[in-house]
Amino acid sequence: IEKSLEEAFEEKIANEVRIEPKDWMPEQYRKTLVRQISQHAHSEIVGMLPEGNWITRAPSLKRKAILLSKVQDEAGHGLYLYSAAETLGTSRDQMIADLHSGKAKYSSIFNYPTLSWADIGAIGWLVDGAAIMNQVPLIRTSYGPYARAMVRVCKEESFHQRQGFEIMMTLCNGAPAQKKMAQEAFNRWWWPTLMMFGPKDEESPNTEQSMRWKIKRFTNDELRQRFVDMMVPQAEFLGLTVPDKDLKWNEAKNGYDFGDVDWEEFWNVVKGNGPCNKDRISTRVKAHEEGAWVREAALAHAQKRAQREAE
Ligand code: FAQ
Repeated sequence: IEKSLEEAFEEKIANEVRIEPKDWMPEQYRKTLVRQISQHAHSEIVGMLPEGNWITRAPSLKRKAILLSKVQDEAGHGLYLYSAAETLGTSRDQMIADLHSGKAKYSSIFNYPTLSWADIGAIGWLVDGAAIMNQVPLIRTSYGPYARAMVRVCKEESFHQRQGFEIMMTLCNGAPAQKKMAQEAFNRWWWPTLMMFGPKDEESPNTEQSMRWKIKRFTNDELRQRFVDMMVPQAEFLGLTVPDKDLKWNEAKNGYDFGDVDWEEFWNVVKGNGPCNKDRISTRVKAHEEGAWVREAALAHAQKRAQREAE
């Protein structure tokens, strides 16, 4: 029986038929998805912190309202993604416990500090730009609930990216000090953004199997290349200099050659030793503990209602 179930699964993958929660799937497929989707969810939740840092200091009421909405959108993305992961049989409590204990990862990018207002522009432009590059193909990922969650997430991310670009454009067309602030933020965020796509293909243990199962549609290096090719003209439009002396147009490959990412820095951040790792996790743990009364009250309320309905 096991054999025919596996054959049916493989057939669906080959024919681009989505795998749904109640379908049979190989244990490793389930495990890979729980890993990727929960890490994606954690990234959205931890990802609220660097920008949240500027909500009270945004330069105008309008900027503040926009940033507040964007950060709320990220919370929504985290919640969809936890729900999608839960359909695979792992509880949200378990996933959150794994984040708080350091067992589960989240994107390296959110371990860098936001030092100036320009960093908020750079995050929207670059980090959301990278997120879109990575997530638009996930609309076609083989697991149904994940693919469907990505549709709305990508629409909102596109909006976030325009928002970031517009902040950068305002700064770049402003006073020399503003332009300088934009360039400095660009210098800080460019390389960490390239790291978001994950290790080089030959050092990525999960890519091959995930491509075969159509969980991933492109490799880490393919997406990184596309991102560089998309961003360089945007940087030129803004009048900013890409902080990479090796960046050069390559006519033959119809794309840019670019310098090597500092992989030592990448793994160091992934292992928990980046500039803000400890601070990010302790902030999340504190928020979770301080929110315990809300979860208890919601549960008590639900129980009371269920009891009333049963009477
Ligand atoms: N940071 O074998 P691979 C956002 C880990 S966007 C930390 O290549 P895979 C929106 C990887 O987990 C950011 N760890 O792994 C937003 C694995 O370790 P494991 C989130 C990383 O899964 C914007 C190991 O290295 N987006 O949040 C990173 O095939 C603004 C080996 O790597 C997603 O999660 C990294 N950068 O490929 C929010 C997208 N890269 O798990 C707020 C979905 C790799 O075996 C504000 N995820 N690792 O212990 C994916 O597409 C994939 O999981 C990759 C990694 C591409 C991230």
